[in-house]
Amino acid sequence: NMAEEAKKQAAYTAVDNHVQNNQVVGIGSGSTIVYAVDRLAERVRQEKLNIICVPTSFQARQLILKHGLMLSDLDRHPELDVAIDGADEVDADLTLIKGGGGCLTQEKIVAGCARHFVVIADYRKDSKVMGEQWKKGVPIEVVPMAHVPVSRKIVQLFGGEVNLRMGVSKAGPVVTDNSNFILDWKFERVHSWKDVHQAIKMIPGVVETGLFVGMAERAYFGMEDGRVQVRE
Ligand code: DER
Repeated sequence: NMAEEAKKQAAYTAVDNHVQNNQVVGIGSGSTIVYAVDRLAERVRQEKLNIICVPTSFQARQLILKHGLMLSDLDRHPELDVAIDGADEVDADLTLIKGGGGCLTQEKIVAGCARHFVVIADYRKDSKVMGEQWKKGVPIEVVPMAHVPVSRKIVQLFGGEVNLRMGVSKAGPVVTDNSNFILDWKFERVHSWKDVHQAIKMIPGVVETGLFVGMAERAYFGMEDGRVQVRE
């Protein structure tokens, strides 16, 4: 369908523009990155590239292994050439909401270790203002024993509503790859996302927020008509 084709176009364009031989590449999580790994594996085979991949989740690790790509980690490769990842929403400042798939913590760590961090997404993520299209709020990873006080503090500070993310095919709360819970904060208005991120990050028990401020260098959006729009 149109959105899947748009994801594929964005993913292929980003891989073709940013991946060269002898590079260490951070592999994001979610559904759009699947197309990027397909393209990466195709190029590695066709061009006999030497590429090392660092995953951002169990899901990304499975993708790397499934395609027979070279798997590594931050112990061996603490500096990456480029990290490629999806986003739930991208605003005019290239601030991202990430974590729809619950992998935001390792994604942010890997993105922070990369010289270049590029985002791939379909047109539904391309917003001017945060919240225009993405209605599930900002994901926040928390230590399980703190989820209630953290939820209360966020509402006290910034209003809105905070929900503990519950499993669909698993009874009880979603548990992340780091054995933590995820809160989804549905904000009511536009904020200074840098200030919000910093304030929430300081609450005891918060591991990471899904606000990626000033991290993405470029975003590739697959459009409805098959074209790819680039923002930076
Ligand atoms: O959960 C995440 O951070 C994912 O990267 C998400 O932001 C994008 O997932 P999608 O490519 O399936 O939309």
